[in-house]
This record gives sequence, C-alpha cells and structure tokens, in this order.
Amino acid sequence: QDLKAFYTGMPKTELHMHIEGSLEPELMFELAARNNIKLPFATVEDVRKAYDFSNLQDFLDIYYQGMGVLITEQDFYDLTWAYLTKIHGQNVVHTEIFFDPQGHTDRGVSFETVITGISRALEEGLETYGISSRLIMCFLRHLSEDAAFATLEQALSHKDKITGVGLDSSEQGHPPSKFERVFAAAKEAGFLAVAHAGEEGPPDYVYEALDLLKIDRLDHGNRALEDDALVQRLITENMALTVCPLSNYHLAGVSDMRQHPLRKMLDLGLKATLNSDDPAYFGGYMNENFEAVVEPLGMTREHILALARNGIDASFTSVVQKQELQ
Ligand code: ES4
Ligand code: ZN
Repeated sequence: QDLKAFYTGMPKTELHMHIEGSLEPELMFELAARNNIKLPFATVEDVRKAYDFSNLQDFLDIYYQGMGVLITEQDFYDLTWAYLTKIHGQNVVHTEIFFDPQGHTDRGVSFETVITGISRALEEGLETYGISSRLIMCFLRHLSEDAAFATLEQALSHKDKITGVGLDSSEQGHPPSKFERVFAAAKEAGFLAVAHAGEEGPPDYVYEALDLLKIDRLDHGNRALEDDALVQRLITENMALTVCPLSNYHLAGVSDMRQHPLRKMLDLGLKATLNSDDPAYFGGYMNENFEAVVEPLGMTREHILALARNGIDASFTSVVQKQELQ
C-alpha cells in the first residue's frame, strides 16, 4: 500500500504508447456519432467485451477497426487531449507517443490531418499540464517496404514535429530486415529509431533490429531473455527496453503476472522501462501497469526508482542530449 502511494505519486515518463491505442470506447462512440460511422457494437460494454484477445493479430484486427472513427483533425486532437488529461492525473510528466500514419492514410485521411491534430494537443499539453512530449512515427510492418518509403517521404515536411521512426504491427513473418533500407534513409534524414522486436518474434528479430535498423531503443524485447549472449549484449550496449506488462498479459502469453519478466530484467541489469502500450485496450495507463507487477513480482522501492530513472535516461530527450555532448 505504501509502495502504491510511492509509484502513483512519483513523476513518470512513458516511452511506449500508441495514441490510437488510447481510444476509449466512450470516445469511440462519440466520434462515430459525430462522423456518421456505424459501429458493430451497441454499447460501451459490448466493446469492452470484445477486448478479449488471444494473440497480437487478434488485438490488431480490433485496433485497426477502432481507429476507423478518427476522421478529422479535431478527432486526432480530442484523442490526444483525452490521453494527456488522463496521464496528467497519474503524474506522467513526459511522454513519447507512437502514431500509425498508414492506419489513416490508407483510409483516405491525410497525413497532415493526423499530424496537425496530434501536435496541436501536444503543444497544449505542455502549456496546460507541463507535459513534455515527443512523437514517433511507426511503419506498419505487415505493409510493404515501398509503402514505408512513401510514408517516410510524407514525414520529411514535418521533421520539426517528429523525433523518431518505429516499427509496429504483426511481427511474425515481418522481420526488421524487411525495413533495413527505410530505416537507413530515416536515420540519414536525422530521425532516431526504435522497433518492436521480441514481442512475439524470436531473438533473431532483436539482433536484426540492433544490427540492421540500428535502433536507439528496443520496444518490448521480452524474448531476448531466451538468448544469454543477446542479454549480455543489451546490457553492454546500455540498450533500453520499453516493457509493457498489461499488454504482455493480454497478448503475449504471460498468463500470471508472477511470471512476468520485468523484475528479472532489472535484476539482470537490463535498462527496462515500464509503459502502457495500448491503455484503452489492455486495462490501464501507467499506474495500472505498476499495480499489475509491483506486488506479484515482489518489487521494491528500488525497483520502482530504477524504472523511473531508466525512463528518464532512455527518453529521446536524453538520447539527443547525449548525442550532442559526444
Ligand atoms: C501494438 Cl501491442 C502492439 N504490438 C505491435 N504493434 C502494435 N500497434 C499497436 N499496438
Ligand atoms: Zn507497442
């Protein structure tokens, strides 16, 4: 109970959160009504009942369907503002937000509409709540390399608003190597890089993310623990992992939180951080993710502090600063 007061009151960073995954069912209904879109659900309760996933693809199908209510710039603003309001109430002071432009441009919503709505909310989040932020544009890995290149091209005129590129969506069968050239071009253009790897995919995909995509931070990385040499390398390179406990519980076969690898990662010396991934779909934001692991894993005040410190150290703001000092 004492620990709960500690992590809820603690200033926190969030480094792995898909803004489309923060769309709560209530707002989904509101936007559907506003945009004359018919949802395949009658009530908010029906939506929540559908959030019963057995794997990543199961979830992604519902996630892409859900984001279909986002049409106008105001929709993207409202989505982002709702997230910022929520995390302000949880003492999150810095957030690095993923967005999936291809999930929108493929439905006829322009890149400009998406980026303008999100960015306007982020600017206001800094003014009103004092929350600093960064934006990370993800490529959908189930789509082609060409499609990723076209998306990167669109991002170039918004370089001032986007700090990094990432890689998400269906991992199995879509290895990082598929995007080696796109990431090289993105890095050349000055973007930082992250990638989802080792969420469902094998340790080999983590090696590829390191060696071919030259990532600055690893998203998930859970399956790296299957390979001792890889673990040693992540420690030596001081590579941060953005771990998402409630997401793993709902998608990645962690059926009992006492089996979750987060504490083991910290005890091994890996630079693990705690994040919410898709808070509207997986049952909670930052505090709920702390709550899911602290007691089941017997974590101490020191573990919680390490997560907070790692979050600051692994933030793109810190990464940029370190690069400038070199
Ligand atoms: C995602 Cl949990 C997860 N994994 C991969 N891609 C994603 N996009 C949104 N949430
Ligand atoms: Zn994710």
